[in-house]
Amino acid sequence: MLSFVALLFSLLLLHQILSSKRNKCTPPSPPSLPIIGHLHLLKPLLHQAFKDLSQKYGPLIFLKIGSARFVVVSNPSLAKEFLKVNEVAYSARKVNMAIDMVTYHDATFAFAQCNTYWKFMKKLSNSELLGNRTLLRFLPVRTREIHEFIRSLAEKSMANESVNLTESLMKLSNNIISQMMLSIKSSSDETEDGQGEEARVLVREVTKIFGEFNISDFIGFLKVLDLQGFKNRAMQIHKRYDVLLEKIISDRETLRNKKMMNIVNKSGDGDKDDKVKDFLDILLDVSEDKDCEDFFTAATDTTAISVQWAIAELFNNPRVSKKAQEEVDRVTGNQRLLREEDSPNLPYIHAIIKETLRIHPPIPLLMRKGLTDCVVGGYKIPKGSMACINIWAMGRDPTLWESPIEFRPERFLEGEGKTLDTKGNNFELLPFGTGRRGCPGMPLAMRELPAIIGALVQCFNWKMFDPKGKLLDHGTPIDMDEQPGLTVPRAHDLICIPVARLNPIPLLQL
Ligand code: HEM
Ligand SMILES: *[C@@H]1O[C@H](CO)[C@@H](O)[C@H](O)[C@H]1NC(C)=O
Ligand SMILES: *[C@@H]1O[C@H](CO)[C@@H](O)[C@H](O)[C@H]1NC(C)=O
Ligand SMILES: *[C@@H]1O[C@H](CO)[C@@H](O)[C@H](O)[C@H]1NC(C)=O
Ligand SMILES: *[C@@H]1O[C@H](CO)[C@@H](O)[C@H](O)[C@H]1NC(C)=O
Ligand SMILES: CC(=O)N[C@H]1CO[C@H](CO)[C@@H](O)[C@@H]1O
Repeated sequence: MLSFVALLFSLLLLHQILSSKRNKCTPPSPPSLPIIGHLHLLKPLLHQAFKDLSQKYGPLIFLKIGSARFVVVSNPSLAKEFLKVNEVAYSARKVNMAIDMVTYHDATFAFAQCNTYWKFMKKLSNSELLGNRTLLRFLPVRTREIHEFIRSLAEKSMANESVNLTESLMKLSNNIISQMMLSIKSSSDETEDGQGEEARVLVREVTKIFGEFNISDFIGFLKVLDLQGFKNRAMQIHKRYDVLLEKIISDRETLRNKKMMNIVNKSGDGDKDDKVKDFLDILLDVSEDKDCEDFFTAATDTTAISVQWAIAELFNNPRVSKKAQEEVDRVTGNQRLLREEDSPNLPYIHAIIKETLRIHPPIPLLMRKGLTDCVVGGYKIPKGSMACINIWAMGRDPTLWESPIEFRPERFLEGEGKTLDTKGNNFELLPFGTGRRGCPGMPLAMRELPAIIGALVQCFNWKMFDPKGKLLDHGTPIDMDEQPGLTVPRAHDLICIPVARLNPIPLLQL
């Protein structure tokens, strides 16, 4: 037994010596094990594991997991070197086997290289579809959905019934996005053939599987064994996604053709919902393009996740909540529901959003793959490395933020904090990433968030339930645990009873 331990130990040592010789100028690296490398140091909440490692080994560390190499970055100036100075090299996004599968890079799916879904997402992120003009056109859709959402909460409030806020926020943001993208409604009560519901479930599943951290992704020679049926699941999801999208698209094409035949006169203002072209119409208008590159889907959950964290933080910080209510009351006079156009007059709400995205970035790690060798922070970073920019850790770094865990929106309204925005110019605050691979959905999110959070602040206080289903006593904070994944939602759903501050029903336009 003892000799076995000694043997293992000397093997380890040898491995250590050999690997430190080979990687002479790569960044610092914790001790690793043969074959699995640093796998044993990781935990499902990857961003937290990375933060712990960074605290021990510095802001730039090199990790090997099987055959994959990672560079973990957790300070703004190094993040800038990767994302700005070396932007061209670090603009690819091949993450893991699951993503490869769902995005059709697996050899067995060669036929799907340029399929419908892929093209759709590609266009979505490349075109003007998320630009100002299109967003403005869809304002009525967003307004109607928010009013509907507030009404459902008001009804619960009158009945003194609890709501699953996690669920209803997810529905809200999926309704908005899917109506914009596909002109379908995804709540179960008003679906066409249940397409909406199916889309909603799929989006959730895809983001979940992307984030699931699984051994078989990382150990090259085990890949073929498909240890956890992971590959199967990825494959199934990808099939369902494609079938669904093909169907939606062919339905739309038929509809468009019908419309084209019917249009004899262009008299204009008929039904206004018909007039608003949806994303898919626009996509079909855009002519085909054939180039294939990587893309990334973890997008649609993020808005709902941000609102949940904001509501939870407001619940735990009554002082902030009160100040927010004062601002919203002042702007609306409570004669109407808060609306998107009020946004410029809501500096405190905007500070709350920044503070929420600082402490709870829905996407905690920016993942980019290096296409060429680079030098960063004086170290050689070999090509093929996956840079993981830990924006979660930077948001909680006491050298960057005073009392980082404290939820204090005022930090964005005074002194230097005033100049910080979320547009990717400040590398200590990158909730939407930065540069050409930054989030194209930011303008949409930054319209939705103030409107949703503001309307909730205007209309309701909350009674919250704890994870065990017990009503929290007055003054008891709600937990802030995180759930693992590529996006980081709350570990426990927000279940609460809305307590109306005013009767919102007369203010709604439905
Ligand atoms: C609070 C809300 C949101 C947050 C915090 C967020 C955050 C992010 C982040 C961090 C990235 C990676 C950026 C990088 O690597 O530099 C990203 C990418 C992306 N986001 Fe968002 N996002 C949000 C909402 C949205 C919405 C509403 C949409 C679409 C309707 C969207 C669509 C996308 C797409 C398509 C990409 C991939 C871009 C590419 O790979 O080129 N996001 N998002
Ligand atoms: C979109 O509108 C916002 C404010 O409404 C403005 O700051 C931004 O520059 C606009 N973007 C483009 C591309 O016009
Ligand atoms: C509302 O429900 C809560 C918990 O279910 C209960 O404690 C409370 O007494 C109820 N309030 C009213 C006014 O019915
Ligand atoms: C709340 O909704 C989520 C998402 O639909 C669901 O997974 C969860 O079970 C619900 N929680 C409760 C307590 O009903
Ligand atoms: C267009 O068609 C509608 C009904 O088909 C008709 O009521 C309307 O007068 C027409 N407009 C013009 C300008 O011809
Ligand atoms: C190491 C690891 O995180 N393995 C996970 C792989 O995925 C299954 C579920 O699909 C998890 O239960 C494992 O924990």
